[in-house]
Amino acid sequence: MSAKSSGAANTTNPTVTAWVDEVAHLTRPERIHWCDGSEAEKEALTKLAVELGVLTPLNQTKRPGCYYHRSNANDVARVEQCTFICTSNPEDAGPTNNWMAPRDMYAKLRALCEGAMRGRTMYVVPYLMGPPGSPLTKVGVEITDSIYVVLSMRIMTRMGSAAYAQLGNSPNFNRGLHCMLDVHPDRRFIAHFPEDNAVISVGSNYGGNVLLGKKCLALRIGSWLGRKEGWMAEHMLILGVESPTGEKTFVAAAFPSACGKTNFAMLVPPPAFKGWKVWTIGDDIAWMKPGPDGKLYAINPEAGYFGVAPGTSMKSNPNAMKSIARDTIFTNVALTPDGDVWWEGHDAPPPKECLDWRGQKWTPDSKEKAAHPNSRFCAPAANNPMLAPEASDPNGVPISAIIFGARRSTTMPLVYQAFNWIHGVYVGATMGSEMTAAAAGVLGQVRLDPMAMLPFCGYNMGEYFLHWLRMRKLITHPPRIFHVNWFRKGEDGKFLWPGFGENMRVLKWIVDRCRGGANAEETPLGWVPGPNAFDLTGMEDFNVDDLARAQSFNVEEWRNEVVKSNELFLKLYSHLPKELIFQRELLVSRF
Ligand code: GTP
Ligand code: SPV
Ligand code: MN
Repeated sequence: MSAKSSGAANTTNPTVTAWVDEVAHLTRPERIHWCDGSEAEKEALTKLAVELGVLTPLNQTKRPGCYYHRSNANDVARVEQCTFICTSNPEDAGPTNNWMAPRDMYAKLRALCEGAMRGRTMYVVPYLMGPPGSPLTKVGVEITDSIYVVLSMRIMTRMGSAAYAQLGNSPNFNRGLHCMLDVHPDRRFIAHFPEDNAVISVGSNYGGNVLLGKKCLALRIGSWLGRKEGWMAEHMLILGVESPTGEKTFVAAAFPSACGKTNFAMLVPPPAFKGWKVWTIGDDIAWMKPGPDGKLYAINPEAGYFGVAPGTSMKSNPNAMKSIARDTIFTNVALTPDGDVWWEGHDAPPPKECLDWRGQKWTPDSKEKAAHPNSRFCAPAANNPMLAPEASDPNGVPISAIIFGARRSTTMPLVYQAFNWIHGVYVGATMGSEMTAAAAGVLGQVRLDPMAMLPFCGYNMGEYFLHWLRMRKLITHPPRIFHVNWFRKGEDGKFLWPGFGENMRVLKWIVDRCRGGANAEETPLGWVPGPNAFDLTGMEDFNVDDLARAQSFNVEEWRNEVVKSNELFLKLYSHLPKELIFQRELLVSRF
């Protein structure tokens, strides 16, 4: 190997060093930098990223430690059509994933990566997903030629020497290789090899495609490992609700991309909820495993937030605004003349003039948006004033409720509770949501997105439902399961429910249900809040009639819903657990 080495965390783990040699032999970098995660390293790499023009410093008085990044205009979101699950047997990937035989994909990607790092630096990024010492925590090593990825991984994961300390001499880590190539969509692949615990991502530099600990390891490979090892990897936020008397209830919630997880995880209760607090554990991913007491325990494997910028304001999400006040990397937002950031839905009025996410002059008269709808902030979780102390507990937190939520302008009521776990699995499995800018696709179209995991399940979706049903046998105190929809609209096209902080009212009902309080009424869908179960004190322009509208149930709309879910059931038929078909029949007969 002829490349020069730098960095302090050169490991002696033989599997890591052999693999790094192999990748260097293939990609031919000029230098290899072994990341140690130190502050000094961060400073040096940040300085270099600025020199290279990858990062632009923001106004350091207004936003200390904050930097701006603009991506290639054709590289702004996850690309599901370029995302592959490569298993020996195509049935293991299932009909909802793109599949290619591992041998063919390895050959294709090796050809693309050959000599791809010539004249460049190859970074070796060791990281932990999960708190150090947790039985759920996993080690990953990402090799990348993107300094933006290194600096983002340092925020999003526990990056550096701690990972080698946990790994020791074990060969048991996720191998992630990322080569930017020319960042061209024609040469873009995000390929997962679950049988080898490996990921190769080429041709992109966008978060979800290249921060390999996140969607690739924590969800696609994680779900595969979870099935094998008896735990669950889910696209869920985790929060803790603290009552005025100090009782804490932990909740996990799965909403599809750009459907409100970060906002819900950082919820600030309205003034009427005096003494109530909501603590954040995680905003995107939950790893959950039954504990010795038969409850389901969850950890957040991440250490930062890669959140949607547009719509984030002191009004909608003050804790996110505080989280991004320092040490944050912003991507594809608008850049103001005073070196600050702006986006649609920001508290500040539109700047008279700024540079849009493409770097072009923008004024309030411009037709295009100043910030890309999927522009993101990447901020350390430690900045969040409501970060739960339990977030770094290696044992995780006991989950009392699982909430499924979707973006639906019709049909779905504000909230209902499933009758039991199996019914809850049916509710999650038949979830449909309107598509958002977080992935390339047709915006607004309703697509079935079971458990918000359609783009993230690393194996056959039918088997995934079976895994959910089997987990019930390992959990003696199962969480209660709920469905929510903050996005229902009236005939005037306006949201029927104000959302954001007001979601506390729904959350409180859910917590009360888990604790055996709060009255409920049985409906064909499940349990719904009974009269006066919902506290509307302090709500402006919202009364019981509005609530009834947000909760209303329409049989015709629901018949269509069942027809739509049949599409997915047919697709998955050979692996679909019969329990779900029985649940569908029960639902139809209740109508
Ligand atoms: P990913 O990071 O892609 O997984 O997204 P997420 O699920 O964390 O979504 P996020 O909280 O970032 O919200 C996405 C968009 O939904 C933002 O534009 C929010 O302003 C909007 N949103 C979030 N919560 C609510 C709500 O309660 N009501 C309404 N109307 N909009 C909301
Ligand atoms: C999502 O799309 O669900 C995200 C953002 O959380 S990404 O990291 O791009 O996956
Ligand atoms: Mn997400």
